[in-house]
Amino acid sequence: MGERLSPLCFSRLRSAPFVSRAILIHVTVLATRRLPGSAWDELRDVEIAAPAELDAARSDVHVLVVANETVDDDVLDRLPALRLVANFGAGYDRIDVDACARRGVAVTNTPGVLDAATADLSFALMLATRRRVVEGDALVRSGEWSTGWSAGPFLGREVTGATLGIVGLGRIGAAVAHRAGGFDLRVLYTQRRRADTAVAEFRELDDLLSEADVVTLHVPLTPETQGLISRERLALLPDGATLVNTSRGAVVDEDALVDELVSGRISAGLDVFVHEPHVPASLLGLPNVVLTPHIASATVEARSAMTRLVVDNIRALERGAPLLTPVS
Ligand code: 8YV
Repeated sequence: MGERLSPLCFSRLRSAPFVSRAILIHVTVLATRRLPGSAWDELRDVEIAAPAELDAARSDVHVLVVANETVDDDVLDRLPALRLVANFGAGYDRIDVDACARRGVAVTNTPGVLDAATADLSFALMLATRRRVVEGDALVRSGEWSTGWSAGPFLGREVTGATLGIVGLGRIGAAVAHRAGGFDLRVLYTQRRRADTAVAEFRELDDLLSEADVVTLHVPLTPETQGLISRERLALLPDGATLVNTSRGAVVDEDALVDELVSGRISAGLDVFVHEPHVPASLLGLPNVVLTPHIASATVEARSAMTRLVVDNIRALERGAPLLTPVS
């Protein structure tokens, strides 16, 4: 059994990050939800509640587990003994990391374990959008499929052999590039720093948008990437191009994207939106859009591994060991 975490233990942790493993401290966890997978059951002292639901400040909570939810000064004020915000997700754009740092609160995320799932969904959206899979499914289910095969205008655009533009060649972008080989795609990428890579050719963002048949977004949401794919940049996409977004809705000017999609000039596969779970109403009836509810990491394998990382970070805190995946 671990001892209860006292302020003394924490001051030892702060001044000595490699505290002896003999010191096992007990942390109390507040989580906005139960996370999937068996690793979750290893936590001993967990309360499920949103910080906003707490009646009063709670000085017994040391770890806050969130799933891409807001952690700002208001939340931190309610949890004065907090030492770790463990995010269930790679993106931590809703966590005020500077505010956490000012209070000595560490932040961890779950990078690496969801790359395959996210890259797979990006391809699923690419294929579903360009090959009109969802429209086809709806036709079959409606009972209106009346010919032996889908003749006439029910034609898609080929993925094989197309030019793919990857915006952000980090772990997930690279996993997409890796898969692109199987589809004989010509792969372009753009990001702030050029990568030393043979999997994709570098282009400036505007050039990539003008050249690609399919553009897929894999940048984190930061002040620099907010609205990166602006109205002017969307207009650079060739007619018939497809935009895939499994990153964050706010990376794109959503109103401008809706206008482009309503015009029918381009198509899109979208897993993320600016104000989730709200989806712009004018997208709902469009045939050239495939919509999914932010499910890029939603596989049994990825979500279990994400929970494993969240729990392992908490256990590292308990042992006084270095955190596995601190964000900074
Ligand atoms: C999660 C995500 O679904 O990793 C991310 O950044 O957006 C997704 O994996 C989200 O964080 C909710 O937990």
